Amino acid sequence: MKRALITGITGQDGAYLAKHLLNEGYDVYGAARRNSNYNTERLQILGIEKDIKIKEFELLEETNIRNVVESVNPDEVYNLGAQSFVGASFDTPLYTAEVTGLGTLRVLEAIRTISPKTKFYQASSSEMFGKVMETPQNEETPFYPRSPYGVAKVYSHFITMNYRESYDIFGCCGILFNHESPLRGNEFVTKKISKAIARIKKGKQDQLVLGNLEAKRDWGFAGDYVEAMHLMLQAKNPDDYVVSTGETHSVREFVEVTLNHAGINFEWSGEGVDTVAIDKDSGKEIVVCSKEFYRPAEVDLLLGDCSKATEKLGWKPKTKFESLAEMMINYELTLN
Ligand code: NAP
Ligand code: G4F
Repeated sequence: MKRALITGITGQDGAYLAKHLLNEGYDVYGAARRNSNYNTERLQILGIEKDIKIKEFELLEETNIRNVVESVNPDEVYNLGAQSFVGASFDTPLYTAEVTGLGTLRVLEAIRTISPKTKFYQASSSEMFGKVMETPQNEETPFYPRSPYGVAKVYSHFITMNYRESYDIFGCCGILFNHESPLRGNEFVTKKISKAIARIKKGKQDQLVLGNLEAKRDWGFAGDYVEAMHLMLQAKNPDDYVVSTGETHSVREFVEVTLNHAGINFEWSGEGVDTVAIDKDSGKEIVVCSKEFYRPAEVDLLLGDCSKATEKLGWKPKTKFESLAEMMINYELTLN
């Protein structure tokens, strides 16, 4: 039985990956921060909480990381732990660099010195492409990050490559484009939209306040993307791969599809930060924009080319944009 250690087990991807690895017959250890309690809500929702062995883990604590790697002695480490919210990284750039950047180095150093045969997956991000140098983006596209988070991820990406080239560590970077699900964190735009629109539909909330509606993302389903993470570590040689759907849609389109699925008749009015969506039945402004949610520097367009992952790993996205938005709003509508 293979042993996997997942950092960030309590996050969206950690939960889906843990479920996938359990289905593949793995012994799964979850590395999690303990506050007063472990945040195991997502593992509970997927019905796998009791199947995961939780290890207390903090990406800022080198000794703690070394102890966890030594005691688990994993065949595979998936490093998903990070301060992953781009917006927050502008307010906490040093903390983000420590956790999302140097945290990766701490894990790699533990592997290099304690268990160098352990395979390592790094959660790289399309946010590294930032102000994109070409479209679509692939593994050869140069990086131009636009946020402290993106810069920290570029550091983690290159330090993983460096440990592969310097010390023969089996390290792979998955350059994943945005991926969403009903388990997405509440602050990310797709979850914020689906949650708020469900609440507006039920009469529990009046308005949804958003930032830049024109940003475009290549949005896929997290459940599909964790399969690619696992496949990377099963390949003969370590390498880096883009994981994406090959479609791009704006935040505005995500709002439109979600309102349509919720059965709300609406029309847009205004431009830029003055844009509003009006409920045609009630005449109320149900979506408005505010500068509060604009970022100091924006990533305007992301569109990935995952042909390398398809050719070398046999991975393809299964869930299209419309189905993803439908899955998310349906989930929210069924909640109380
Ligand atoms: P997420 O839901 O925000 O999960 C992040 C995880 O990291 C949580 O389990 C969190 O624990 C943990 N964490 C945060 N700070 C930590 C620390 N100091 N020490 C230990 N653990 C810490 O993120 P996600 O969407 O699942 O993404 C997983 C990874 O993929 C992240 O590295 C993210 O940057 C990257 N990524 C995500 C996407 C995407 O679209 N989802 C795309 C590309 C790359 P708590 O529960 O205790 O907060
Ligand atoms: O959902 P978001 O916060 O995701 P973002 O910034 O693209 O980052 C996510 O994807 C990355 C992969 O490219 C990951 F690495 C990262 O960890 C994270 O998972 O924002 C998406 C877009 C942005 O352009 C943002 O400006 O939506 C725009 N937006 C407009 N209004 C908003 C809002 N974003 C948020 N979070 N909240 C708003 O009200």
